[in-house]
Amino acid sequence: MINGLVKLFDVPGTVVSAEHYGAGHINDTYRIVTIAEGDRRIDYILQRINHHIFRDVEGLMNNIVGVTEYIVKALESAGEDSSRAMRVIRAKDTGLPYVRSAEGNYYRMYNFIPDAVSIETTATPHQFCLSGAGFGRFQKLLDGYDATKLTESIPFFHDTTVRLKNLERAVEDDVAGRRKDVAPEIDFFLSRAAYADRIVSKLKSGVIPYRVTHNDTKLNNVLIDMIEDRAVTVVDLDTVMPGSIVYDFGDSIRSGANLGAEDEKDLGKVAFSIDLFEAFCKGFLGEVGKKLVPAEIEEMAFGAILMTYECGMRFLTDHLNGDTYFKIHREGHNLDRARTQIKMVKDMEGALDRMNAIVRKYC
Ligand code: ADP
Ligand code: GN1
Ligand code: MG
Repeated sequence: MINGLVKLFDVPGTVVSAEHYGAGHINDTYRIVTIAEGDRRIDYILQRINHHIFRDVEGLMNNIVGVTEYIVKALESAGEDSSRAMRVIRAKDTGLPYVRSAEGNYYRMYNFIPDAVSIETTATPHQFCLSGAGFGRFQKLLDGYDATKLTESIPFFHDTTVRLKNLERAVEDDVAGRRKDVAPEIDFFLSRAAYADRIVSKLKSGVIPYRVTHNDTKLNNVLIDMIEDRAVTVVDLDTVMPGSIVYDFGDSIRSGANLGAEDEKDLGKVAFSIDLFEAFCKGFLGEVGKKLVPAEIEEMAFGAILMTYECGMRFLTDHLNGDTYFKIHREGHNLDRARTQIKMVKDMEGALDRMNAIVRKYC
């Protein structure tokens, strides 16, 4: 089946292998190895787009084509190497940036970024600093991008007030009959309802500026070249939309400043690391610190709490809804994830003053 799909894209070679790739929670990702004329090996990423989540695939792919082409041009005009930038491979017959299969699924292809990896465990402070520089650079590259060209691929994605309402609805509906087992977790999120509106209201009032942001800056969405010792490319561009830079900073801290795994069952291993936090600040704020307005600097550290609070709420909501959104690999997986986020929020609440001081140091 994969062979047939790849043939629909504008690729010169023939497929020699296709394997599931990466650890994303949303799309189905495959690494495709092809051999072209002269025994030339060319690798690609093929993805089945989760169209239950991304309802407007055409709008989504227009966003990604626009953003990737803009980044290639920005790198070239800065005299930088663009050979490992993301490029969308078009369909052979239609010229579209995706293919729709007979079963109604949507597929897309990218060039495979070689000699660079996603870090799936806890990074070292140095690696996390590189990841910060990678996301910061991404933010800078998209600085001049016309936000009106972007469709909202997931409306209200980081509207934490809406996320809280979704949790409340899931609690009320209790479709999977799990509410009775998660009362402390529900209470945790409801008790911090005051967090939900804080950044959204500042964006709406203009105190915090809208920027073109990635919105899903978790550690495994940036590829690091371990030999060259630098972040090469930011991937997973599905959620590039207008948002707050505080979200991009915060989601990286949520995912990368945790000494344990996002789905760790032993909460004794889950802890916020102030050293990792500082390392990320150094990389990220080293790139973007100078352009931030005072309200962004003020809310940066809180943004890490907010993104963790929001993501934990999303995991718990999905658990209550019967696991319909995030991929799960075991029973209770989303609940385990929600619990790690709760632990991280508590740790960060206790460290907020120190976090703010570190942010100020790097701006
Ligand atoms: P999801 O939305 O499911 O998270 P991603 O787009 O993040 O899917 O892809 C899953 C993983 O595949 C990434 O975390 C990364 O490790 C890898 N990946 C994605 N795109 C590429 C690419 N063009 N080259 C190399 N690796 C990639
Ligand atoms: C999803 O796609 P992936 O695995 O990189 C999710 C993020 C969450 C993250 C939690 C489109 O990211 O918002 O923070 O899981 N992406 C989408 O691990 O919902
Ligand atoms: Mg991803």
